[in-house]
Amino acid sequence: MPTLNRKIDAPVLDADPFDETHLADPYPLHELLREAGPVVFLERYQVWAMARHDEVHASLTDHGTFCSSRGAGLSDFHKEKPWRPPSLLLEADPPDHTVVRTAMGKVISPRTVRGFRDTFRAVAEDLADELVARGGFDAVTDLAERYPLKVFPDAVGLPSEGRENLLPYGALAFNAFGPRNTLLEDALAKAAPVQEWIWASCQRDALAPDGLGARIWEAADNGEITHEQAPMLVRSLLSAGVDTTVYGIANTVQALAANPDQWARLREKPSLARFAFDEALRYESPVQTFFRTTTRDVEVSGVRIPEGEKVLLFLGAANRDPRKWGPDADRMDITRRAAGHVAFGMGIHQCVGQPIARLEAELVLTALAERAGHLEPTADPVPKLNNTLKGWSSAPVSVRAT
Ligand code: OVM
Repeated sequence: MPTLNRKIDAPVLDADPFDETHLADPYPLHELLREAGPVVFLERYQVWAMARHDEVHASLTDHGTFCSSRGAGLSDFHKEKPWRPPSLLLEADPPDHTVVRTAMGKVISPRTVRGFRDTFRAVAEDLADELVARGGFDAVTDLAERYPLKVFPDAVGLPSEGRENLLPYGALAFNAFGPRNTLLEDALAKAAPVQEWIWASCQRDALAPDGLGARIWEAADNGEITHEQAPMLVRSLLSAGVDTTVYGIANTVQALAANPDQWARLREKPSLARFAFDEALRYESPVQTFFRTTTRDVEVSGVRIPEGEKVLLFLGAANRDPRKWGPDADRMDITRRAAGHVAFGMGIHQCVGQPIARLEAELVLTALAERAGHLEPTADPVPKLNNTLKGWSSAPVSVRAT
């Protein structure tokens, strides 16, 4: 380990952010990290970390210094072979990144996403009708895992057979940003058939002719990207587009049920749905962390970080930093101005799929708010452990029609 002769002018901490206690409830550690200093050093993984909003935001927007091409996880692609060929979007820097990002931005254009609205709304309304009539449901398994898993794969144009592979693949991809702990080892042990189905589903002949997947292949026909890049970009949709929205919707509904005053506000004014989602993303960010790698010696808030170092950015902690959000940072308030949160990232890598995520959340929350009077937890939610994602495996609620 290169600790010898290393001069570290930052607090050195022995906490493991990827242990089960911190993954289940990261907030006490977040406060400790923010209070320890603007930059800290995590002894166990020999990485630097930032948990305050200012420094996280500044690092995300300085992609020249904090690069992505050496991986957005703990593993440094200069030193270790990646578990899969690197993403052309997430794990790339300019100028390579710019070309594919531009093409992907055109595929997920405002016009395309507007075209999804009517079908997405119909599915949301049918599901909300069913769940409210039932009188109670699980916000994770009955709502958040059902809605995106219907509308998003349809929008991509995936075959209906094998869709059960999508959630395990996402769980694997997000665990793979962390250390090789049991979460990652267990996910890798089951990975082969899942990866095979995913890759087959990225090929042109597997995709419906009118979906997002087909539009990516058309971008290759048009010369915007190459035909070798096309299936890799479909893979990005399948990696980043499923678990994130499942966690995001589940976290939002769970947080609203647990905060009856906030649920009452949304019910009175369902048009607040998009604001409620943004605040929920701030309050309980589905993607908690990403890494970057330094491309040069850099000084951050008085701390010198050498070249070639991994830096762990705590998005979820930045989103609750009282320096940015005030003394009520830990409170959910759907009327707060949550803009400026980094739950979708910031800078050139900011989530390219966010219009789709926002549309899904808006429609499912609106449908629920228009139909459900009271919404309350009937038991404590059960944490779902993942090296990157924060959420629940179960969140039972009771519901009554308005
Ligand atoms: C990708 C990707 C992008 C964002 C998140 C992510 C698994 C993956 O391009 O594959 O998480």
